[in-house]
Amino acid sequence: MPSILSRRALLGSTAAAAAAALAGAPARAQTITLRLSSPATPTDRRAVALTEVFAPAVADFATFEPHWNASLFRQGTELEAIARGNLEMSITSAQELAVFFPEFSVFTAGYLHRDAAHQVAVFGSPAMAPFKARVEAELGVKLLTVMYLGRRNLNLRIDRTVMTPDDLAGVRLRMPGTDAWQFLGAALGANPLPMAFTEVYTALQTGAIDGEDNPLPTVRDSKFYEVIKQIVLTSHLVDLNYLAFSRRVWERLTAGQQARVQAAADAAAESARQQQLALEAELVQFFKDQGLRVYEPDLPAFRARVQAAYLASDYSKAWPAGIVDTINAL
Ligand code: KDO
Repeated sequence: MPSILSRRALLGSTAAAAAAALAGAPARAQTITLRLSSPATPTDRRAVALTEVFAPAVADFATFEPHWNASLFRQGTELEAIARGNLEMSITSAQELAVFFPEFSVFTAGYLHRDAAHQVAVFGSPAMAPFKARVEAELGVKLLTVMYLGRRNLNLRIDRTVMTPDDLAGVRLRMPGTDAWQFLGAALGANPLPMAFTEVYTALQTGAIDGEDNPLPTVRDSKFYEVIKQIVLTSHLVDLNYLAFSRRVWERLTAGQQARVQAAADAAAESARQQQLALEAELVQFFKDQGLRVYEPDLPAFRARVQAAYLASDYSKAWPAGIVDTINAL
């Protein structure tokens, strides 16, 4: 999050840094290092795909250098790092982009995207073009491709049966640390608490929180199932991330290299998407075998409450006219 500088100051410094970088740009043939920082674990399917699909596809002109588990930059500070020229890539979210560009909050709304294919259609649609163009022009970040994280559910360490939003009253639900995430937690009926992803396991273990939300593959990969009792299949957000790339670095690439980076990003995203979908299909049984309760709540009740909250919110005022209908029609 742009905590140190105001958004305006950061966007201004980005333009200055871009000009400086352009002045000192090295010869086009030079090998580049692509550092990526993300709180994702190295065994997260997106991380695996970037390492096994993206990296080799660009290896003759670029060295992919990932830093997982937020080991280079804190969750939520990566976009600022790219804008300042301190990082080349990240796996960012609409929630993080909404900190800079409020219109991105439309993609953070619960029960909007239908599934992984819908995310791809929305990302590639003409309606998305102005969103991408603004991030590129004002933050110096290219959104290369969309990555599927999965359907977010409620992962709770408490016994209470949750069928409707009212059943979440008083539940301390960890949500990631931006306002858009906190809003979603409240819209679900819970008491949201901001916390970095890397702290969630311990917070569940110690009882500092009653639960958190993430898709099934993340619950498996980060071993949250060891420290929770139940998974409530709310599917409240078909969650996406964007593969973010420094515009300054992009401009140093030849057209051929740019095409290869783009193709490699799309191939990695597609590989990760298929793996995440396969995991989602098999993991309910895995968690039941671990002794967890896994059940579907009253989905119409959750959908109605969450959608009403977004439409009545200030967020929706920043959305381009007609965008929800356009997205629904895709
Ligand atoms: C999380 O912090 O819960 C979250 O799932 C939010 C996502 O947008 C994304 O940042 C993700 O963490 C990380 O990639 C770790 O999986």
